[in-house]
Amino acid sequence: LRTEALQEIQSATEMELIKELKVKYLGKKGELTAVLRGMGSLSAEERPVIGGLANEVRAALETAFAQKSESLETEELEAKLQSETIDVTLPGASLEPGSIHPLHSVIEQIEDIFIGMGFEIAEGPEVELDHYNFEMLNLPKDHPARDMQDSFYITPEILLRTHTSSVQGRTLLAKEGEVPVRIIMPGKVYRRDDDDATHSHQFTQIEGLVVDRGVSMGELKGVLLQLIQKMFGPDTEVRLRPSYFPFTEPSVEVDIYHPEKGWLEILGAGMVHPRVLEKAGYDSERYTGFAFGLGVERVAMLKYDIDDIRHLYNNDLRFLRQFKSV
Ligand code: FA5
Repeated sequence: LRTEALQEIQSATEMELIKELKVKYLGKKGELTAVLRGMGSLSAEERPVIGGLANEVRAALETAFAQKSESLETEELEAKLQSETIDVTLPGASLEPGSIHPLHSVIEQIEDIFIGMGFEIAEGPEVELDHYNFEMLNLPKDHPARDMQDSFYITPEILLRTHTSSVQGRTLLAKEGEVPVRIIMPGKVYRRDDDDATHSHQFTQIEGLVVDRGVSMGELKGVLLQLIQKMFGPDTEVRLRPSYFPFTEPSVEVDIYHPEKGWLEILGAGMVHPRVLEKAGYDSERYTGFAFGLGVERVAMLKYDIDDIRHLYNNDLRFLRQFKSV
């Protein structure tokens, strides 16, 4: 019994098994217990001999159980420590850091340039009332120039704004006739234009508006030159062409010269039409203003030599990765 039990204890590899063996030999119905129980039927001479032997076996088994439990516990602890070790010297799984989208980067650069010239930033809704998108800008319902910007109407009175000029009226009304007004208004605009390499049905504009006493076309030109030279370098060639917008008089369009592509239009601008000032509660006898609306995609395309406007919206990582350092 002793040899068999000791062998079983030695070969046990799990604590569970040790527990089972303890029950098997030392438990109430255990084999050794049975021997001790059977003592009554022995003769007086046999009893002390068998009893002593049985106690010796019990003591031996108990020691064996204790030792084995201890060594198993140590083993288990060590195995656990092993499996939970972290090698801090292993290289980590690298996460590719994202980067600022080129369009956003250009918006931020332009905002910084204008903040440097004392402008503030204002915003307006993309879903806009016809009133702010057209009426306040001297474009009554039957005005033929409404065709210049083919629109997405939601109801006869509500549309997706076709230009950021829609924010002009909102901001001027909020200012309640106060001057100076020096704001830029960045945001998305929407037109029923067919998508091609230089046109998108949704694009980004930055509107600029200055209203004060004695604001002149010369100041408009100066501000735009500052912007263009900071964005494209001091030697950039700029051209102002006479144009027409119902909300400015006179009006111009501004082109930049690209060595391969030639002259490219980036913005429309002009002196704020007196009627627009009056509609917003400004005395057009006392104050003058200039405004401009710049196409951000066009600027990004020129600055980073992007040949198709659609690259800016496709989210192709091969394209976006090129702007990591921008
Ligand atoms: C306007 O939207 C006028 N609101 C600009 C303005 C503001 C004039 C204030 C005077 C005073 P225009 O439709 O030309 O003008 O658009 C302005 C610029 O937006 C263009 O010069 C061009 O850079 C860009 N643009 C126009 N249409 C698209 C298009 N479909 N996709 C990408 N860019 C466009």
